[in-house]
Amino acid sequence: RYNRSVIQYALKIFLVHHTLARSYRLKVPDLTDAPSTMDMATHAMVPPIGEPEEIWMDYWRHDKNFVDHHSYWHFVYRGSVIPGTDAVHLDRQGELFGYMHKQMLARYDAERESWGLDPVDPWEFTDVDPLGSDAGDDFHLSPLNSNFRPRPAGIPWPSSQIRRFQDWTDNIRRAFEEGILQTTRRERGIQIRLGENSSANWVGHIIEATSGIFADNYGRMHNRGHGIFGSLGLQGDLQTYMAHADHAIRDHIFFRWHKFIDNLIEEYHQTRTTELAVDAPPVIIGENDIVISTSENPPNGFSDWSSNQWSNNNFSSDLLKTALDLPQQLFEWGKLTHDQFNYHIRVRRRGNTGTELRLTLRIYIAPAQHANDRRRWIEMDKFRYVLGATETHTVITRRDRHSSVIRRFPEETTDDLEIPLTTTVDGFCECGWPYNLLLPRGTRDGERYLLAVFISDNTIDSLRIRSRCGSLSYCGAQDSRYPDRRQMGYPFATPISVNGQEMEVLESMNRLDNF
Ligand SMILES: [Cu+2]
Repeated sequence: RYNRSVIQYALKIFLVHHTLARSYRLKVPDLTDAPSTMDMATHAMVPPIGEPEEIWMDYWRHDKNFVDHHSYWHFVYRGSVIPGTDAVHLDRQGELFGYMHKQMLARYDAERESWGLDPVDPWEFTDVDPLGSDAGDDFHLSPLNSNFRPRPAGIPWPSSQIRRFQDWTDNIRRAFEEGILQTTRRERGIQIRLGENSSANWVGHIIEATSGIFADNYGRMHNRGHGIFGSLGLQGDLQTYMAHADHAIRDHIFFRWHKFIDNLIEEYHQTRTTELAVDAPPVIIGENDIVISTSENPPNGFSDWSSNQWSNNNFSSDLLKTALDLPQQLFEWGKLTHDQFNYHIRVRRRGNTGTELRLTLRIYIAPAQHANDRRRWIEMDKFRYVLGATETHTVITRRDRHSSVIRRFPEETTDDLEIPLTTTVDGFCECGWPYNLLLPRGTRDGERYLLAVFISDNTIDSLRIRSRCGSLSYCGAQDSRYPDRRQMGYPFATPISVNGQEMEVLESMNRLDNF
């Protein structure tokens, strides 16, 4: 007798983290890709009709590339010592925990909206979930998943647990108010003052589970919540998907739990501001300067320049199509894909030539009607670009498949824009948002999104590295600090101010456009 999942777990940890395994560049085998027993014929994708239901999102929550991304993220950013090293955490792990899951929620809500589902409702400890969660027979008949059971509906949290979680929440809120993290044994005098650069990181650590000695005061809230849902209504060794990062996102309750977690993290970020006017690089990018096309070339005339300005305006972007197809991999309920596309971005210099300008371009999208809610902005890409000392203007074309948020395709990153500007380091190759889910589904009639390109000064904010695989934005890189010194999610990480005046997202964009 052996426990298959323990062996798989040990092997994956060894391959992802151990220096010996990494020196041989061993790849993690896909341990779940056994042939599916699924009868494809029964899975014809018929658009659902009637009142929107949670199960309409099953194709998204069970997308194998997404399940893998989340699973590997937690393999990389673990709560205990990294094998083969003395390190307990990777650089800015707490902050990245908060940011990566926040982005999952922004994408989840965008996807829900396209089906007419409300934004995800944060979990409250006294809630009772009337739905439960069932990954389907194909999942449960597989010997790979013999320990897992569907989560039964209608079971409340034990009241003793509710009290513990309320205490932890109170302690965390007090820490935010006082601006100090402390252990319960005050005489040991171990304190950390929030409000300095590492705050976002500590806020993530105390809420996830990785705050070490501070856990006696603040608990290990995120992990313990998973544990409670993970055994809710079951006996013995049996567990629900929530018990393990390999499968947790299959359960809709995962997102309700994480919305609660994210709201708590936000209570801290809400007390801060991000000033956008102070260190803006001297370049101009206006609303006519961004076009998306399925072609690799910008529209005719887009690059024309005369009398020190762009010659033509009023270009329109191509309509981007998504498709929801039959499941392709094990335990899926459908597969969302989209057209390949390219961003074409015109940037011109403000002031005289003579100095080289190092720029960081950050691309985000948000459903148009939620554009003033900074938490709805979805990171699409982030990359570096240099405007040469003699250049007054440039047109930058960037492929969607080079995005910094996706699990990159190593064979396709040989012509990446950033190659001359960066050192190539090893990424966490199995970790990254699935390319097939890069675009939200949208609706049959099309859905209006805004796209923002935000340019900041690369000499201030960036380590000059790239990786050919994995996602630098969501997963970082091996043996390197996180490649962006700004707070993760910048410029949407906190409320925004321009010249000291706090303002809504769209207003701040107008101000910056007209600088
Ligand atoms: Cu997670």
